[in-house]
Amino acid sequence: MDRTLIIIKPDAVSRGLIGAVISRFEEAGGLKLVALKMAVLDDAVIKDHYAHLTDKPFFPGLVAFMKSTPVVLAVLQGENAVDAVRGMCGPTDSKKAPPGTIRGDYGTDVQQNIVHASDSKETAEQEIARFFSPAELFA
Ligand code: IDP
Ligand code: MG
Repeated sequence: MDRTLIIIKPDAVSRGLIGAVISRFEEAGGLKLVALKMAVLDDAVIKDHYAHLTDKPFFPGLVAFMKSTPVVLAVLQGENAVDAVRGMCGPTDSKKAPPGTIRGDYGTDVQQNIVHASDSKETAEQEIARFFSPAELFA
């Protein structure tokens, strides 16, 4: 069993798509929500979370976007959860994401792409620990 972190981003929150996104994951066979909460992310946590992007010209805009509304943070558990969830999200650029993927169906562009999902088991462990205490995770 793997665990992976998702963040339902401000574009989805402001457009009333929280339920739609969670339903996609809940309806996928074998994925279970084991943690869930809302939070407003601050600059420091966004910088940690997107440490691989701090040098990019779009980084200031990404920070402004990610803190523009509360986000929904969740942990999904299931067999091969990291890859399964990334596959359901689709590629980063919503315009290139195929229909049937969450980003393809709901996303706007390369920044406003509805959902974050961890990209490896190691990243998932770090990301889950960044946003959830052990007591907030359910078996
Ligand atoms: P991922 O979310 O598919 O893993 P990353 O390359 O890790 O993609 O980028 C993290 C987030 O940064 C993206 O989901 C998107 O919101 C934003 N982002 C990535 N590339 C660009 C870009 O070229 N312009 C604006 N925002 C971007
Ligand atoms: Mg990424």
